[in-house]
Amino acid sequence: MTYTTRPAHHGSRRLPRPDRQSRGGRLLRALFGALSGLVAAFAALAVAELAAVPVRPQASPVTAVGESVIDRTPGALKDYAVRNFGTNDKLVLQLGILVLLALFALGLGLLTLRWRRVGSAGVLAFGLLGAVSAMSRPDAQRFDAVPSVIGAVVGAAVLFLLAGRLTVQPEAPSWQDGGNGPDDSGRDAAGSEFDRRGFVLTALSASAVSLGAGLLGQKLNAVGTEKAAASRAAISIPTPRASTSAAPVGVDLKVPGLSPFITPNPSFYRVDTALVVPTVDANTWRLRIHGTGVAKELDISYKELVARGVIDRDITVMCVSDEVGGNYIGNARWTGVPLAPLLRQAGVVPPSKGGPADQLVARSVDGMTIGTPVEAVLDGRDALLAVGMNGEPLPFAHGFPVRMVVPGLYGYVSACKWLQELELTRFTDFDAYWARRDWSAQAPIKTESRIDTPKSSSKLTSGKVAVAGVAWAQHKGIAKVEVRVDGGAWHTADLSAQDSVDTWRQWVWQWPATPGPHRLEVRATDRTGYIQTEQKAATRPNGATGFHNVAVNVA
Ligand SMILES: Nc1nc2c(c(=O)[nH]1)N[C@H]1C(S)=C(S)[C@@H](COP(=O)(O)O)O[C@H]1N2
Ligand SMILES: [Mo]
Repeated sequence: MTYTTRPAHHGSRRLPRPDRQSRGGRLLRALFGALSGLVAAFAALAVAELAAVPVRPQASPVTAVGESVIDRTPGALKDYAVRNFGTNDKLVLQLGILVLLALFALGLGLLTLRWRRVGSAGVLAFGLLGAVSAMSRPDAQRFDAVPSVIGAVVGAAVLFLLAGRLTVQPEAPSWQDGGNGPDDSGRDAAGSEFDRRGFVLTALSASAVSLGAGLLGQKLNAVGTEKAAASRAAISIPTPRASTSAAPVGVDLKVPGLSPFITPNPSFYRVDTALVVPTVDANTWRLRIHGTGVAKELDISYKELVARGVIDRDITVMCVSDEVGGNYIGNARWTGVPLAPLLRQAGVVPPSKGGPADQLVARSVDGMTIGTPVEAVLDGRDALLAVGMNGEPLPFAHGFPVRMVVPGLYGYVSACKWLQELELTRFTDFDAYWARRDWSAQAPIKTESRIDTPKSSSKLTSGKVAVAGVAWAQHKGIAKVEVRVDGGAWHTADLSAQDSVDTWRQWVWQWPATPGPHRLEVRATDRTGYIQTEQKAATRPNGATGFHNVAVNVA
């Protein structure tokens, strides 16, 4: 085994040429080993993609693992991801998962050189991880684990097969000895002679077949998406029964650098837990309304819903994760069916009138649950089942075909996208998705304001500078906005015309800027008389507070 026990003449076998060759061969074998891990992982994912076709696209393992990572990510880390990667957070997550997977695959490939079965067992273990992830999603369905399992079995088999090609062949008898003693077996373990051609051929054919399976799987999995896209294309946004007036003149101050009054759909913020945007076919969509205190369960189609008649409302929607000065807020004209009459038709009575349910839980097709106070939905505000956004059918990313919009409540407690079910229950009986994760079960939007222009660190010239931004206190209305410079006296800003109390309001203040560094701050007062607090609060558990400030330099 060791050199010391080696007869002297064995030393001659480690002479330059064969030695170099075998070192090169060893390296190649290691490389091929690592490669076989990658090929096996690719085969597993590709086959799982194909196997997801009869199940459902969401059951493919990368999606399943990714979404369950999202579910499990601690709040602080999630906040960090949203802050640093914004809407790209999911792309980063997916890439991260793939990179990790590739690294593990390389490792398993190397392992397999020594322990052929261990590598394959490792692939099976990964399949198990995929299967468990798929089954632990809030919207898990019976067969969601199947694609991961099938993929893993195929991946393990591919690795086993490839590892076989990497087994070192017994060396041809050499001029020195033809023995098969312990020396030789020791050498074999780190040896160089294996079926290179066989490996390359097997690896190439496994990759080609996997690629085919993966592409076919992707194509077939996309059929649902194509149907959904076709159903969306076929919809023209219905005209409201009472023709809604355009927003009043003067809602948009049109100051350069100021957010437009209506946020265009492509730049509207997006926040959700969906790794893959759900694509629902409006032709097969149904909404079920049931639960505590529902006298008459409802189950309606998209056509039946829209046939009830729609209204247009400008409503500013906002995320509780919006930092002070952040941009997870947007204002759109929503076209939708009023929710209150629908609930009343189902027999729902508000808690203030003795109704037994105080929470309306909206469920989406992707398993999100969003709990809204029944009282708020029935108190006369324009709670909508929205089907249109700024004159077009809801974009897929914003909840097509139907989402909820309730003025005055943060998105996570009101704005369920890809809606499919409304259940009447009690806050004491059910915690919705975010309420289970350290966020408040109920969360009205806080009165806040933001400086849009000038931007932080701007270099300005002295003289008149238009300081402008937006302020919001949805469903209360903005009464006043004030700006101060370097902690001095508050100056009242000019407000844009008010559209409704449910939208944000623009403001502008002409600042006579003097040379030097300055800090601008803003605060809003709502129509209840409440003045926005200076007290800093984190986004968790129910929304950030504090004054937005911007530091600038005036020359
Ligand atoms: N199905 C589903 N609906 C959802 C969410 C989600 O993750 N899944 N996120 C909510 C949150 S936290 C917010 S702030 C709003 C954001 O809506 P938007 O993406 O259209 O701006 O959607 C809400 N509705
Ligand atoms: Mo949110």
